Amino acid sequence: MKIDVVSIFPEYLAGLQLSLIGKAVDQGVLDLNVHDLRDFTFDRHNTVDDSPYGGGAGMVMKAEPWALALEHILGGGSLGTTSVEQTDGADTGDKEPAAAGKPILIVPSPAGPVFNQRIAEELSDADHLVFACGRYEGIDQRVIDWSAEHFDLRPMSIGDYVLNGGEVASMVMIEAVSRLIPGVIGNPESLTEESHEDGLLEYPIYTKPASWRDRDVPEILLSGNHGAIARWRRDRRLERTAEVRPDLLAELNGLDKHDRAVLGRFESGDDSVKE
Ligand code: 6GU
Repeated sequence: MKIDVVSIFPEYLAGLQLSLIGKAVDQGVLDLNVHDLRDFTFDRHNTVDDSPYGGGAGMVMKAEPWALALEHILGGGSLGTTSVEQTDGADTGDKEPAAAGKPILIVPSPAGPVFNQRIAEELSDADHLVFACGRYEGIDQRVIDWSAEHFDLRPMSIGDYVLNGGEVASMVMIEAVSRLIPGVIGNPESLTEESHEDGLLEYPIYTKPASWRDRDVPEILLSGNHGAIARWRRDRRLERTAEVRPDLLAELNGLDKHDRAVLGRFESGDDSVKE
């Protein structure tokens, strides 16, 4: 997968060099490039913002640098690019970008629909993602509208709070998406029993020692009875979800009688649980 990020703070994205994402970049599984928006300005001060028409607080990002940066990415060039890690020409696979549809342009914004695991899964199938990290009050709407002609445009929020810019939000989304790409996570099985994977939060986990400061690991986990352990874990997931995130219960499918009995203990979740 190819990922381009445009930002006035490309250094922000340096964290993506670390850990599993960085390794995927090294191995050529991910082709990640960060572009400095100021490289697409031509005045002495590399101006990227100006005051809003109609008045109001703050500044607005100018259309032209964004258009040039995005056109540059569409052209597949490398001006203003910091390869997060050199890919030393590694082959990223046999997908032809030309055969794919429009690249997906994600514009992080608190005004977008909220990103979640379903969207991460959907995006992990894409050939090319582009993240446009706005700052200040946002980007001139005309270049957003223009971009929809060339990209599959996806404004996206990461939650109901306000950040100073799209960089951290982009990193959140890049991490959530890339770890779903085959080859990025060493043990793909660890993807299947996670919170949000099937709509339930994950069960509590323990490691040695079996007794720690007078606290014992639940007996059943030491029993070697795999069926009983699986049931216990599912019960804990149901309980935890009902307690902490009752809003998730409404979305659940495929609950059996036992599941519903466990959830029955939580009055708040009761009404919303489907067959
Ligand atoms: Cl994606 N961007 C900004 N600036 N603030 C946010 C956000 C995104 N998601 C939640 N708050």
